Amino acid sequence: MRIPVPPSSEITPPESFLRRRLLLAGGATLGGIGGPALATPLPSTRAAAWSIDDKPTPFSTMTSYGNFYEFGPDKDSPAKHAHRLRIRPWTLTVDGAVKTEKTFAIDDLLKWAPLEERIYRFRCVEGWGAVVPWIGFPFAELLKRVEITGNAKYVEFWSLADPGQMPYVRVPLLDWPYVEALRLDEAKHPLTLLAVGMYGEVMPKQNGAPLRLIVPWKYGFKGAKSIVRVRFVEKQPATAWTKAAPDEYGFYSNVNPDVPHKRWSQSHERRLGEFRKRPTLPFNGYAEQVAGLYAGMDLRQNF
Ligand SMILES: Nc1nc2c(c(=O)[nH]1)N[C@H]1C(S)=C(S)[C@@H](COP(=O)(O)O)O[C@H]1N2
Ligand SMILES: [Mo]
Repeated sequence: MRIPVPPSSEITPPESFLRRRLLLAGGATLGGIGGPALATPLPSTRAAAWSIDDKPTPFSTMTSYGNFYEFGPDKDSPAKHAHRLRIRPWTLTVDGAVKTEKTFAIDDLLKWAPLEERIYRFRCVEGWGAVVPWIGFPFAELLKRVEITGNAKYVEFWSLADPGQMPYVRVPLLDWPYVEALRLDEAKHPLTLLAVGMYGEVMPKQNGAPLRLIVPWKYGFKGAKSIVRVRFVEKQPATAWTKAAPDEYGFYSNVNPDVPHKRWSQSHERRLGEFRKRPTLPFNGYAEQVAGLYAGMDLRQNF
């Protein structure tokens, strides 16, 4: 299938500074043959109240075009190479500002709460959008299973960084592991999802199996893939992207059509599979639910 992407004249090559670092590092090569993701059905209940009515982006598009830099710098790198990821056994460690550190096996975690299907808007900072039926449950479910201390003000999400499975973590594209973070109240918001599947299937490896974060009112890069650690901290942490380019990526990264990225205007977006441009909505269309989290804040300063 051919995926319509904006003509190259309209956009700067994605993450050109990553490409520069790749060249500086002498490049990296990958063996292995990609292949279609083997789909495993994952039953869930549609959460209509948390879903939009728009038609989802085709599954084949969402599994063949994306960013997962641990597997390479190109949009098709994840689909080609993420088959190397071993998703069992898999554990999630919760530590930092908690009374007792805990480690959960993924198969136990999957039983925490009824799985919901939620059709969310998705917006990548590079200018593409999508509509995705994720499967998962609110991050708040995790808070029922750990006791955080009064020092817990922010939450970090750590992706796996295993060079044996993820060849590009040998290359300093980013300061590995990929770490993203939220303020505690953002993490607790009912829209914030720990996703374990999509389109009725177990999460494909290239989309962040077995467990990833989805924060639909923020740019896609906040949604760390293949998470192995959740750490509660007191101070606003640096993240993979704020470390890579602090003038381009802010901590909050709320979708905001009025605050352009250095290389990409954020006023419009093109949904994968469509040709027309749609105006980008404040908070990616979730302003009614989340704007209150930022009352009194200057969102140009806190981009
Ligand atoms: N660990 C990790 N998580 C990541 C990324 C990454 O490179 N590594 N890319 C981010 C970016 S930039 C986007 S747009 C989304 C893409 O998710 P998708 O491939 O499911 O569309 O994942 C985010 N999560
Ligand atoms: Mo992105």
